[in-house]
Amino acid sequence: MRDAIMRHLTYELGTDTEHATLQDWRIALSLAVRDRLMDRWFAAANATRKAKAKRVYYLSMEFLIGRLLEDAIVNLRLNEQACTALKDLGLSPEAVLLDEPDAALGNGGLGRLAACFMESMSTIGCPAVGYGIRYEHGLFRQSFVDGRQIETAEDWLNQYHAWEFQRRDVQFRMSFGGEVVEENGKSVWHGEQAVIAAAFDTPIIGWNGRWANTLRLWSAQPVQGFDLERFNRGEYAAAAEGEALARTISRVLYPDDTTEQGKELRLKQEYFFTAASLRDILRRLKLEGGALADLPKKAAIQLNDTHPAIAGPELVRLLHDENGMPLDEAIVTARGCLSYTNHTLMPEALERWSEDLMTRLLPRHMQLIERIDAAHAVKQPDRKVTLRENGEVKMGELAFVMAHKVNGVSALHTELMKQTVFAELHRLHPDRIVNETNGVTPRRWVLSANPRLSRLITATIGEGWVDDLEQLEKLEPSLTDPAFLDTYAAAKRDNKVDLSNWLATAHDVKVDPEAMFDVQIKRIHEYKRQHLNILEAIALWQDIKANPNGNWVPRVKIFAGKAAPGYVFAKEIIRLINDVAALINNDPDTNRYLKVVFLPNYNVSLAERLIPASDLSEQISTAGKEASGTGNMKFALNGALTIGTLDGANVEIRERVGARNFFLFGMTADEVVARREIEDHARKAIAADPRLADALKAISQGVFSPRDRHRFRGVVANLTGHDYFLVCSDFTAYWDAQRRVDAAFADPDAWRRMAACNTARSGWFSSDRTIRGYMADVWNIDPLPEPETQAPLQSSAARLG
Ligand code: 26Q
Repeated sequence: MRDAIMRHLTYELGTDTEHATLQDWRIALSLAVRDRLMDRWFAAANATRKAKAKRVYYLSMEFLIGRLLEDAIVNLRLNEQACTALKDLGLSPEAVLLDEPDAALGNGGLGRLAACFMESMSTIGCPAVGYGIRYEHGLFRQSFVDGRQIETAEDWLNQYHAWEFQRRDVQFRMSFGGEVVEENGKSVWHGEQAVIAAAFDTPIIGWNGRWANTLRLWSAQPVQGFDLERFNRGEYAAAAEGEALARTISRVLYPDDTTEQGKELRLKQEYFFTAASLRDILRRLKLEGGALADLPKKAAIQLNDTHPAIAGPELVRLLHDENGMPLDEAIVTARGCLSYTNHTLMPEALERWSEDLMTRLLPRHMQLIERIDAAHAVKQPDRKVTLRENGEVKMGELAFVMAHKVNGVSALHTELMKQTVFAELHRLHPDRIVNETNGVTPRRWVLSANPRLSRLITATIGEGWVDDLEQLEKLEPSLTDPAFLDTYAAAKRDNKVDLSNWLATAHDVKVDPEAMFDVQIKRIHEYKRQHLNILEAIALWQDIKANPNGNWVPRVKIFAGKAAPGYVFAKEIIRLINDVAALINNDPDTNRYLKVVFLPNYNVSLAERLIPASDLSEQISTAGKEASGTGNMKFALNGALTIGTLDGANVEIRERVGARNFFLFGMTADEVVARREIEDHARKAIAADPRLADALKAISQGVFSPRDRHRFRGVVANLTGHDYFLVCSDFTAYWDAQRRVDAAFADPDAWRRMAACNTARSGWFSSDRTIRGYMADVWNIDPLPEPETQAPLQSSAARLG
C-alpha cells in the first residue's frame, strides 16, 4: 500500500514527499485504494453481462454521497493497511480522510437515500446502475453572518476527483424545442437546441468487496465546441457562447427541497438526464441482443420521486416513434419497466409543469402525454383522474399512470398516499401502491461513523451484523449485562468527548460532555418544526432563570441544517435560533445548564460526526408531513433516544424499540387535521400554557434582538396566527415529553439501557432490507452470486491475528 501511494504520488500527481500537500497524499491514497477495486468492478459487470441479468436503473436527480474514500477503504477492508502505510509516511490517517470534500449532489433525505441504496445494492449483489447529473456545483455552502444564513457556491470539482472515469465513447445528443412533423404517417420530432450528455462513471463497492455497481452521472457539453471562426474575428465571448449555454444544464443543483416550484432550467435538467439514461438503457439492451419487447424482463427503471417522470413519455416516444412499436404496446412495455417512489404528500411540493412550457421545450412529449391521458381515461367512465389540470401537467399522476408499482417510504406515508393524493388512482389500480420503508446503510452509519460502538458489537455478537443488521437482536441478552452496558456507555461518552473537543477547536464553542446532547439536524422547514424546539429552549431558559438553584439536567441543544435560499420563513427560524444562542450561552445564570449551538454547513460528514455523539434525537414534525425520515434511523442505531411525533418511520421505530424507549408526544395525523378546523387553535393553545405565552412574548419584545425588536414579528405573527404546522397546539405535550427526557437522563443506568435497546432493536432499518423489499415487490430481480476469480478480502481480525 505504501509503495502504491508513492507510485501515484510520483507518476500521477507529479510531486514528491518534500512538496506533497495533504491533498496530494489524499489523492494518491484514493488512487491506490481505487486500484484495488477495479477487478471486482469489472468482474461484477462481466457477470451481469454473461448472465444477461435484469438490472436496476435508479434514476435520481440527487445522489448525496458525501466522502468516498473511507467508504471504499472500509468496504475493501483496507483500514489497517491504509493506516499503517500512512503512518509509515508520517501522515495522520484521520487528517488524510477528513481532507476529502463531500460530494454534495443532493439536498437531503431523498438524495442520501439514493446513496444508501447504491451501497446496499452493491453489498447484496443486485446489478444496478444509478443515473443522475454530474453537477459542477453541489448544494451551496452555508455560513452565518450576524446569525443570518449566507450561501456561497460549492465547488467540489475544482479538485482532482479520483473516483470518476469519463466514458468518452458514451455520449448522446439531447434535443429541446423545435417541432413535430408528420412524415410517412409517423410523428417525428425535430429538436431545435441540442446538447451532448457525456457519461462519467463512479464505482460503488459493496461490503467485503462482494460486488460493485456503477453510478453514471451525465455532464452537459456543447454539440460544437468552440467557434474558432468567431474567435479569429475577435468575437472572443461569442466564440464560447454555445459552450456556456450547454454547460448551464449541469452547472448547479437546485437548492429547494420541497417548497418552490420549478423553473425552465430545472425541466431541462430533468429531461436531459432522464432521456440520456433511457438512451443508454436501450443501447445496452441492443448490445446484449435483447428485443425491445423484452425490455421489462431486462430493465427495472426506478423513478426517485417525479423528477425523472418524463421517463414515461420519453420511453413511449423511443419505443413508438423511433422503433415502430404500436402506441398501446409501447405504453404497456414502458409501464412494465417503470416504477415510482413518492417522497412527499405536501401539495405545494408535488411537481407540476405548465403545458405551455412543456409544449415549447418538449412538443412531442406533450402530445404523448395527451395520448397517455386519453388511454387512461378509457378505464374510468367517470373520468375523475386526469393528468392535466388548469393548464398544467401533474407529474405525480403521470408517474403513477406510467408505473407498474408506486411506493411510499414508510407505513404511515403509504397509507396516507392511498387516502389522500392518490385516492382515486388507488381505487382504479388497487394493487399498484406498495410500501417500502426506508433504511440506511450500516456500513457508513454505524461501522465507519461509530468505530467504538462497532467494536463492542462485533466483540459481543461477531461481525455478521454488518451485512445482516437484524443480527443486532443478538445483543438482547447483553442488555442486562453491566459489563456490556459499561462499555456501551463509555463508547458514547468518548464520542461525546471527541465532539466536544472538535466543537472547541473548530467552532470555539465550549460544552460539557457530561451534559445531554440534544440534536436536531435536517433541512430547515416549518413542517420539521425547528421553531418548536427553540421555543422549548426559550421556555426552559426562562424557567431556569426564575429558579437558578433548581435541580436542572444540563443540556446542549445542537442544530444544523440549511434553508432553501428563497424560503424566507426558514431563514428567520435560523436567525432566531442563532440570536437565542448568542444571548443564553452568555447568560451566567443559566449557561451551566443550557446551551444552544447552531453548526453551519450541515452535510453528510457533519452528520457522521454528530450522530454517534448524540443522546437525544429530535424527530418532531407535524404528524402526517414527514414521509419517512432517515436521520431518525441513524440516531436510533447509534443509541440516541428519540423524542418524536407519530410521523413517518418514527411510528415503526417506536414499534420496534418499544414504547418505553421512545419519548412520544403530540397529535396524530388525524388529530392534526381535526385541530386545524378549530377556530383560533393557536391562540387557544397559547392561552392555556403560560410558558408558551411567555416564550412568545420574549421573542416579540425583542429579548433576543434588542437592537431590532421587531426582527421576528413574522415568526410571532405566524405562530399566534394561522400556525398551519400546529407548533402552539403541540407545545405543551412537547414540553412535558422533554421533562420526561430530563428525568430519564438523570438516571444514567436506566438511560444507557434504553439507549442500548435502541441499538439492539433497530436492525430492521438497514437499507439492505429495504432493497430486498424492492427486489421482491417491485423489480422482480434476484441477487447474482459473488463473481468467482476473487481472492477473499482479509478481515482485519485475521490480519492482526
Ligand atoms: C422539486 C422541484 C423543483 C426543485 C426542487 C424540487 C425538489 C427537490 C428535492 C423536491 C423535493 C426534494 C427532496 C425531497 C426529500 O428529500 N424528501 C425526503 O425524502 C426522504 C427519503 O424518502 C424522506 O425520508 C423524507 O421524509 C422526505 O422529506
